[in-house]
Amino acid sequence: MIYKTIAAISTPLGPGGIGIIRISGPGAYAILKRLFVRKRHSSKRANSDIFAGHFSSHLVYYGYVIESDTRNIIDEVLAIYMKGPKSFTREDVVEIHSHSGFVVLDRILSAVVDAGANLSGPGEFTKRAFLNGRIDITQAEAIIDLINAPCETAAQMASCQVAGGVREAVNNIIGTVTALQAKCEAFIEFSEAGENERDLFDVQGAVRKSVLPKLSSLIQRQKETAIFREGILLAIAGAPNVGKSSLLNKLVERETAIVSEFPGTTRDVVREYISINGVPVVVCDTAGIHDTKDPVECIGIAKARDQINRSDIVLVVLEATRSINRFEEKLIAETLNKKTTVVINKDDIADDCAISEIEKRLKTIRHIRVSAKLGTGIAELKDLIFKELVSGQNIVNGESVTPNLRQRKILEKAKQEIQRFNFAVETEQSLEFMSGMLNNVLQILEEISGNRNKEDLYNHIFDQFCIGK
Ligand SMILES: Nc1nc2c(ncn2[C@@H]2O[C@H](COP(=O)(O)OP(=O)(O)OP(=O)(O)O)[C@@H](O)[C@H]2O)c(=O)[nH]1
Ligand SMILES: [Mg+2]
Repeated sequence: MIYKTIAAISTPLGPGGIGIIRISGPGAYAILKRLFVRKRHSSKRANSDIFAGHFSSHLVYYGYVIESDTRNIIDEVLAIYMKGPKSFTREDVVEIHSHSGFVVLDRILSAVVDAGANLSGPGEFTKRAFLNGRIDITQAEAIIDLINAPCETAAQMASCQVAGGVREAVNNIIGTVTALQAKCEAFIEFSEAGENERDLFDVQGAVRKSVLPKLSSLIQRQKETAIFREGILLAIAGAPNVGKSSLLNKLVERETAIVSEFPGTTRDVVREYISINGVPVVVCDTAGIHDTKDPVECIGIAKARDQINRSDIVLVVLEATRSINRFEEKLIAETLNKKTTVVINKDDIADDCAISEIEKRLKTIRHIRVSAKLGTGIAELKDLIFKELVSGQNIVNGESVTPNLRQRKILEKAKQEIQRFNFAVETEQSLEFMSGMLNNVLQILEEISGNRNKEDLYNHIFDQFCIGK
């Protein structure tokens, strides 16, 4: 299919070494010829001693981008022409590598639009790659995941999917179900009367042995890897002055939050990002919770409570030098439905007697002793957080097949249909009915790679991209 020519800035805006403007579509080559001149020798204006000439595919050309009307040079650039179908979109693609900076990139993009291109929408380049058959929908989704990957493990998982990991795994299941459905059809056509029952149990056995476990393991994998893609929120909560901000600084290994000996220092929620064994964690320091009439502190405490409610994990910080107060007891009780760890801080200045008193009160509630000042116990705390996050799960490696949430929902639907199929076999439904059910399974599974025309689905997926991708 022929589409209009689109263009966009494909690199993040802001000062930087290199910015890329990408053009895709039937007019890309003509635009390059119009706006690019090869460098012969230095000149303020592009004139006869520099010329456009012919561009071979997949070669890098050094020269200038010019304004087509004034012939003024906009920037010194590298330009690459990639003749379709050997390009990301399978169309003719031009990339102009200029200096990065909003003004220069914007001037080049304007010149490209004046020369006949249309501004691209979010994800339009990837959508074309999909519509032109270069990638399937699972790979397009993996490209979004790769762009948005919050940590190395998530990026590794996404790049495995860009290479077609999920598609291959699902195609494998589709192949098995197709063969079983064909078997059903053959039984319908050719079986002797009375043989149906045995034939059906053969098919059911194959479904149980090879289809169900594969579906289940893909579903399970999505569940296990969700935290690596989406990350988790961790709130540090507690009374004023117990060392919450000091703990945040030690966890993120930077002096991010203000620490002072004055209670009530932190008011706003301070958020920092860390990776704990590959799991992206947003660590949130909060205001100290206590009884106060100070209106600003009250706002801070309300924000702290909101953050605690929204977090997956809460670290309730106590001070080792004194016993637990009623606010702290209440806070621990309120957060027990979360993955809570009590952190007994200021271990360096407390005596063992005071600490064992606190530990006695905590009973079986998970706790750990640290000194946010000296950094002792911090590595053990990170280990504890990680164990809590992945408890009961297999440790993932980024190179195996990991479906995303949309794909998991489809796999679950297919699994339900298979379970209905099993039930139908047991209740002795007809072979035609069974074959129809297997056909339903195939239709459901084909939604994963987008083989069925689902305009809404495509728009939803490509809308998640940034412009220029
Ligand atoms: N000795 C010792 N002092 C600590 C430790 N952690 C924090 N402190 C001190 O305790 C005081 C309060 O620390 P912060 O980290 O600001 O405490 P906070 O809980 O964030 O306090 P608010 O923001 O006011 O609620 C500071 O003087 C810190 O230097 C520790 O492990 N040992
Ligand atoms: Mg603080």
